[in-house]
Amino acid sequence: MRARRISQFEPLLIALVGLPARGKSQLAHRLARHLNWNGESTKVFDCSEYRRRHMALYGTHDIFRADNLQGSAVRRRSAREAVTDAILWLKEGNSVAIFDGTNITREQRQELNGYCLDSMGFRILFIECVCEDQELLEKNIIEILHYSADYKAMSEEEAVDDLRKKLEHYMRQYEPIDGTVEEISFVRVENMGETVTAHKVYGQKESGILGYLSGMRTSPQVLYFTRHGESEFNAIGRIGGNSSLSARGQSYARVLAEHLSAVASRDLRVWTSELLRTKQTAAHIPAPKRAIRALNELDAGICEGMTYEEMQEQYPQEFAWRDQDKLRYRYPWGESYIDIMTRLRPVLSALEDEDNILVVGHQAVLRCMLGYFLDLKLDELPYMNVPLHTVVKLTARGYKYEVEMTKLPVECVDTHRKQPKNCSISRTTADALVTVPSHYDTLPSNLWQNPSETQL
Ligand SMILES: *[C@@H]1O[C@H](CO)[C@@H](O)[C@H](O)[C@H]1NC(C)=O
Ligand SMILES: *[C@@H]1O[C@H](CO)[C@@H](O)[C@H](O)[C@H]1NC(C)=O
Ligand SMILES: CC(=O)N[C@H]1CO[C@H](CO)[C@@H](O)[C@@H]1O
Repeated sequence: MRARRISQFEPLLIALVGLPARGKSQLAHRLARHLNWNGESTKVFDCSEYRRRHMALYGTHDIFRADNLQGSAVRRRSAREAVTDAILWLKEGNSVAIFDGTNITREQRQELNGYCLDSMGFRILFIECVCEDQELLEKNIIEILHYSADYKAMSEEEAVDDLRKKLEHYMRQYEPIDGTVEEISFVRVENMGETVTAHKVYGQKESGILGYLSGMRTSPQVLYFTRHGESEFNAIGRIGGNSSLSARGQSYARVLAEHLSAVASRDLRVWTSELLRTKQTAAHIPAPKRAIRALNELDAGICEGMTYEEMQEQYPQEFAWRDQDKLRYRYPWGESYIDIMTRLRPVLSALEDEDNILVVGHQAVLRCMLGYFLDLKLDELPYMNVPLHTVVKLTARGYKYEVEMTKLPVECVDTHRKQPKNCSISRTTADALVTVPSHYDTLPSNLWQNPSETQL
């Protein structure tokens, strides 16, 4: 079979294959999140969303029967529209489109493969999701029943019955991919990542995807995040450095340990950065700890250890440039948000496979990590509010994460500086400093007293 060689730089269509409840949508969205983070503009085209647009409300499983003509017409039309939009997305210059349909028959796959390669000159990769593990399957089914828009208006019993029948209809039509007969590039993912096999997979994007899928395990259940307790530098408005916790920060470390022993599971593990303040924050938590360099705070280069007032005085132009584009601005001899996103990639991939981890991190690093899990737009990341003395809990719900923030009762300074209105390099000092949060100028002696007696 002649393999048409299509350039590595051509866009890629990923088509999912498999029965319902095999974790296709979850895989699609996680993969999209991963690819977007790695600079490949990626979008998921979900057939069932197109189908729902055609039917005011999901009727019943009946439309999935092969012999239901009207139903299969709607399904065909929805799939066609999703493919058309996916192709359009790629033509607009984006790099990956993920087509989340079922494409269960050999003929459908062949047609799509030919269309993509021959008519469009795009790359195409099929990903087949198989799940033989009954326990996983049941978990997926429960998740669909709870979170799918199709079943909002049905009772639990009706929904279970409906989904079972829908599965039967599909099962009757399903032809698993057979590598000896079908000349397509595909990856088979069994039991949500337990086994991954590849067939005729070439290209860098595809290899990266294969690597990601091989590292993927079932979704994490619960992850916790917190910034370190208030540090001596936080209290006096200095950025960066490697200072110790203030007395209030030390109180937070104790309160945090109590809080976690009440709410977290016993097999909790803790990841900190290599800086003193995160290690001190984790000190009282009775759990295994690991210090990870990639979790260190954004390196402010020549501005390490300065207050914003000093930056404005010594480097007004740098300060203004940073305000103009905080995401991309790189401190001289230091880092930008984009830089830390890059160094966080392996940590994020590792974290996706974990459960019951507490990350004790820093403001900029946690903005990036939370932004990743919550699918924030990149430009929003640098201004996300991640306050001190607050525990952020993420719980996986399908492919999305539910977020819960708990402020623990220990006072602290606010370190969140909003973008000022005037970012011009000719702005006045007052305009540059207008959003700087209030802080002490020196460590006041009362910070060292019993924190409960201290008032800000
Ligand atoms: C921070 O300080 C601690 C203790 O003084 C030291 O062990 C660690 O290497 C320092 N880290 C950095 C990155 O400077
Ligand atoms: C910013 O400040 C400068 C100097 O005061 C002024 O000329 C300019 O118009 C201001 N720009 C905005 C957008 O307010
Ligand atoms: C159900 C489904 O997703 N089927 C689609 C698979 O791909 C072919 C080729 O484009 C479509 O025509 C099918 O509708």
